[in-house]
Amino acid sequence: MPQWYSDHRPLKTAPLTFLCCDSPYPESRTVILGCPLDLTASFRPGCRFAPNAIREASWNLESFSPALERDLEDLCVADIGDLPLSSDPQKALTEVQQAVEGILSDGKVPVILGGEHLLSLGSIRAFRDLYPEVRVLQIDAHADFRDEYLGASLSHATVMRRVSEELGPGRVFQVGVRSWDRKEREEARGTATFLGEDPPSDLPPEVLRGPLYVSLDLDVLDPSVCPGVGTPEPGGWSFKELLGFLYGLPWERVIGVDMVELAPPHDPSGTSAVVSAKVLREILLMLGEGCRDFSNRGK
Ligand SMILES: [Mn+2]
Repeated sequence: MPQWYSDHRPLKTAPLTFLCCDSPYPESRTVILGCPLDLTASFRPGCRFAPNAIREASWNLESFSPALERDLEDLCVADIGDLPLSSDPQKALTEVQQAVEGILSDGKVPVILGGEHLLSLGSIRAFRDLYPEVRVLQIDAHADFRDEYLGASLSHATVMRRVSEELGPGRVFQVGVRSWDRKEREEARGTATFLGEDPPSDLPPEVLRGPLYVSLDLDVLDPSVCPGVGTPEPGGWSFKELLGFLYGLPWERVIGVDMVELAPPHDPSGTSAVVSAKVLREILLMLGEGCRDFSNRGK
């Protein structure tokens, strides 16, 4: 290799990884998996570009979090790239499920980068078998609880309805929702637990017990903070409100996370991807002290 090349070669070269998350898979406790699912957008597609936009935006960040006083350099995290997905939603969900099952069976914590919110159904199906008691905390501007949307039962607008049907009543906890169809609201409130439109100061005991899956739809943030999403919804959380809420979660119980719905083409400034990357850094730092034993989690 010419000397000039090795001297000046950029620190980050392809394949892209999130920040310094290039630990070998076998040694990593936390695993980042991109799932660029982008099939059912009702308003504006583009979230297939999110995982790499978040990775690229992460280069702007320090690996150290002053709020947490932790450094991502001290953790073993593998970013294993993006999953190739079929164009049929049913098939794509099976592909997501199988990929997540593989990571879980290796005793690791998956952190899934969407992609559209529908992917959570495939992901949560993988958790359901290993953790029958799993609870889902959905942080989202929308309930995603319609029975059907634009003729489709599998959609970003129906995903939590399907999750709730498959897990049973009382398993889905929703926070941040500020936009509902009237019927959807009645049906959601009969089955899922609504924790409020604003970040609550306390969490109900059910969320604090047992294994928890966190599904973060970035449109919970106000569009002034994160405009690059598929369905922006005014009146949302500030960046600090979201981080404050995340800092208060019982991370020792969190068995998996997804972060969905960033649609980079709708924010030419790139700020939404930077916002997402910073949220992801904090999530990774809260998830893990290195390669902690996973075997007793969720029990
Ligand atoms: Mn959603």
